[in-house]
Amino acid sequence: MKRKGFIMTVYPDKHDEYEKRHNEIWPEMVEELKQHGARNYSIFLDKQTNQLFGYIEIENEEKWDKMAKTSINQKWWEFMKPVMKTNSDNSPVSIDLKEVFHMD
Ligand code: RM4
Repeated sequence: MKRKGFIMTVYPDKHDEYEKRHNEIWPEMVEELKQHGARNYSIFLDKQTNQLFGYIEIENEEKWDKMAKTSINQKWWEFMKPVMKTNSDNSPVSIDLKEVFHMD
């Protein structure tokens, strides 16, 4: 298992919509995430800076890398595009964080 931390950005006027869409996340998307080894996934919002802090545990990078290309993930990214900062391929702009502390 590998822990990943990353930062994404939500548009200032879309905080509620971002949360709503995740409260209503498509069951097929959750299923696909699990199929690709994802567990214990949280996203926290810093309302002051519009930054989203994501934490996820994955089985391994190879399996996880394939998630992005699935059709459900592609559809989800297209759906989320109006509410968050994205790249030209609709993926969220995301900064990988370095783990500097962990305690079990
Ligand atoms: C986020 C973003 C991420 C996705 C989560 C479920 O808003 O689209 O890429 O993993 O939703």
